[in-house]
Amino acid sequence: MNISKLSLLTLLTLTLFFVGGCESTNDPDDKVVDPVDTTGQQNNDTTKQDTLTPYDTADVATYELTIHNDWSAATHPMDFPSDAHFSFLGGATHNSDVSFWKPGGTVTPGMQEMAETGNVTILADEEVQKAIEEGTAYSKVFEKIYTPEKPAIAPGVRTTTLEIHKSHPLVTLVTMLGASPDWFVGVSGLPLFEGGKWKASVEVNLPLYDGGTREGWIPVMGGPEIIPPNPISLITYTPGQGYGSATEPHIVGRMVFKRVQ
Ligand SMILES: [Ca+2]
Repeated sequence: MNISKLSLLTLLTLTLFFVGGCESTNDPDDKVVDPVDTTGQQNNDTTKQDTLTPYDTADVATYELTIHNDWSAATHPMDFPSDAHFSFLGGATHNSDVSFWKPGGTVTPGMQEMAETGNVTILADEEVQKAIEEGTAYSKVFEKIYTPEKPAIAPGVRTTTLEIHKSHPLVTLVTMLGASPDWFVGVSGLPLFEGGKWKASVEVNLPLYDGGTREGWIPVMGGPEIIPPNPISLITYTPGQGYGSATEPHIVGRMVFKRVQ
């Protein structure tokens, strides 16, 4: 009987030791196995580039937007304003049933206010707001990212975030070049969800545009009003000659959209 009990105890102890030993050696084993598995998965992923994950097709995505202002005294010395900046940022995420501006089109009241003054109140609070109520826009962008207290932001960088729904996969954003009569940069109907998935990042060059509502080729505020307005058109800058109308884009900045969620 004693021997049986001893045998049982020994067996139990050995079993516990064995199980415990196994568990304790399983962890490092797992850690060794994991990278192998991960490598395998990465290889699988490489061969399945077109396989969409829930992340790729989520209803809502968040993008970090970085605006680069490359309009500087170094690149555009002629008549360069001392307080040069990109002004407030206005716009919307929307679908293809609405457009807020396009090259060759005529400015809306909101676009005219933006191009001439830098304010985006009419664009965001009236025109985009109306589109939201009609279901063609998902959200509005109204970022007071330029402040008069920080005038020397050219060339500079500003960052903000925007939320976008795949039912309204396009982005329209504009900002005035200050100071100027009616010059601006922006994007119109830029798709961030395309081919059934969200884009990881998009970088867009920003040509200089003329709103067509004010005369003048020097970057100062104001200028005679043009009635009726000219179409939105390109502006170029030629060293030694200054600004003028153009047929080719003259890039003064960039917008970089990077998906963060
Ligand atoms: Ca003009």
